[in-house]
Amino acid sequence: MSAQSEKKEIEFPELPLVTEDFLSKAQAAAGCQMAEYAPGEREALLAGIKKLLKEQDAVLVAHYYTSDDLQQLAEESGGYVADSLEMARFGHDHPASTLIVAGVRFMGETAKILNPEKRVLMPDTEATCSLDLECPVDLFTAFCDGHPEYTSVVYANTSAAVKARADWVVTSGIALPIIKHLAERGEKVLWAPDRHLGSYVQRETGVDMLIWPGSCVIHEQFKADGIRNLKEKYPQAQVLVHPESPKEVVELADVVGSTTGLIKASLNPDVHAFIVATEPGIFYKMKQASPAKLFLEAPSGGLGGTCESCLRCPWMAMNGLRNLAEVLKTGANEITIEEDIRARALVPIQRMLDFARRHQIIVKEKGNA
Ligand code: CIZ
Repeated sequence: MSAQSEKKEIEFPELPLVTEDFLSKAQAAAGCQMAEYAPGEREALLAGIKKLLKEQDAVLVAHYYTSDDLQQLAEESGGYVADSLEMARFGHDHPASTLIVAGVRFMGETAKILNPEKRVLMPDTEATCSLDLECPVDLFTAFCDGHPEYTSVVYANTSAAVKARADWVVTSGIALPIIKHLAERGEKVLWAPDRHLGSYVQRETGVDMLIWPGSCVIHEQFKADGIRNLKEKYPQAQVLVHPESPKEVVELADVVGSTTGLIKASLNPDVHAFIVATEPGIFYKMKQASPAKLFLEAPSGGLGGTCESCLRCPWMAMNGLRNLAEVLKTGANEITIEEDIRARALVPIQRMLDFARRHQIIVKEKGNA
């Protein structure tokens, strides 16, 4: 694979494959489709979890891509629903001594990096992310070492160990202003691991970038033709696209944005229908804010390891009411990070947070979206 902006050929490492077999196992473990409950079981679980959260001095922070049940439970129990950065920030500001992170592994790790004094538990620590899997620390370190003239910028969807080796961490909500800032300082950027988000940022900023070839198994599946066909049926609909999607899908977007950015876009009072290219867990917040609007899933090719008609992230779907109740009872699935790695990973995360504060970038406004 060759870098997009270098004259000489750049050899990228062979990435570990996220095989269909691996994905199918994740789907089977998750049940993929929403959980089924015996009569009364769901209500009993919800009541039990609320009681346990109080008893354990714990607060539930859930990602926008988790199930409606978990997002509703987080809100009803005094917790929070947000993107990864705001989940960690909320956990930091909240007085609870235990954070229950419903999301994928890197989100639990980010919460722990920012809140070392707190206990961080996750319903399932096997819940991972294809971007994280495709960027192992040994390959990343070797690649950075081979290109010392580049500033390394990693997406939040990476392990604590990868963050510990990076100069900057960014989320999709803040990637553009940070890369523009680096460009103004004349820096060249080694970007990992999402190639679609990386090339979107490169197109928008013109920065000299080496782009790691990883991708999200969900966003990779959105298809431009399907979106065009749907747009013919719903010509008034705005197309909202997450920048982890392929270029030809991003090119069809009325709005390109992070989860928080897309939720904000869906509040536009002049638009009543949306075609949305991101994980469908996001519809919970969109429909909650705008119940009368029409929200359509952007079509996928039905390829890869996920089901034909379902673009739920199989790892996000590993978070459920049963395993949440279980970790609250047992204290299992605690996130721990070696102090040396945690302290080093904090540096590029803190750099991002300081940048956001200096430039008054509000990644999520409380009470909005
Ligand atoms: O950082 C996050 O929460 C992710 C994975 C995406 C986004 O756009 O917010």
